[in-house]
Amino acid sequence: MKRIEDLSLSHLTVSVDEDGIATVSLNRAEKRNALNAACVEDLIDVFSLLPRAGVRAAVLRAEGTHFCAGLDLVEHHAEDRRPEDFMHICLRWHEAFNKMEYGGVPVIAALKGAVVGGGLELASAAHIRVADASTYFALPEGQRGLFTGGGATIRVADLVGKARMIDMMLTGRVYQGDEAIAVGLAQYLVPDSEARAYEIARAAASNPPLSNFAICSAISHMQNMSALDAAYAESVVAGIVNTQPAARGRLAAFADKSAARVRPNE
Ligand code: 1HE
Repeated sequence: MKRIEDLSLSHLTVSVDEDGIATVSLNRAEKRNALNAACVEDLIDVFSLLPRAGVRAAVLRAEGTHFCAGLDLVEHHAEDRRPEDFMHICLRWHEAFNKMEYGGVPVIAALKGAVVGGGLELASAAHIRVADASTYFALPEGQRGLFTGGGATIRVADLVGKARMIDMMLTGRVYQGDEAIAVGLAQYLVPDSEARAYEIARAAASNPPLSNFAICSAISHMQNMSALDAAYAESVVAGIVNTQPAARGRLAAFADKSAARVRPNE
């Protein structure tokens, strides 16, 4: 199996600390981290490998002041793609984002500046989105004469609902601040999105990896199933996860009253 340090990446950097927290950085700030074809291949390579490399959680962050400006419009224009070319480009985007969403490793996106178009598609494949005061969300595809191709019709519609997504695409409406949280584009709005993303990653990484695997893959898979099949799949997953050896000590601690209780926030 390839190791993370063996990956040859054009526009991403990856490191893993001693606690198994990976930092995945979009590293194309001079182009506002626009996603060209090479960058999408990098994302596929990295997120294919992380779940098998002992990584316990990942923070997806960006260099520069913008998280991601979406599809590389200049490359798209220069390539003068045929429909079938762009269909295949979209399939690679789906491959990358599905590796993130279904990989079983918690991915926490630390957002800032523009999270637009394909940048929002990327962010919406993370399990948790953390925004700061500079973060803004938009789907400018309509204004560019384009359509979403990186899964927004599934993931952004899931986050904000069909009507809001259509409004964003028809009008170019921008969401930011509390309103972005209220409509579901991010779960946290904090002064320092990166610091909070690491706190969340560390908290998640303290769960048994098998529990996190189920949380960060089974829920997404079950959303794609009928309720009947989802209930069946849930029972199978719970059968495996809820009897895992790693849970025994935690259950014993609850039973002997040494484990923390669940209390309301102060
Ligand atoms: C880019 C891109 C890009 C910047 N593709 N090169 N996405 C959009 O419609 C968003 C387009 N970008 C912007 O609106 C702005 O660039 C930003 C608000 C993100 C940042 O503004 P600013 O003033 O900081 O930067 P800039 O001067 O606009 O751009 C700096 C450089 O980044 C410049 O390159 P340079 O070589 O002239 O220095 C820009 O060309 C470059 N750049 N954004 C290529 N997107 C699977 S389908 C998905 C469909 C979509 O994603 S549509 C939405 C596309």
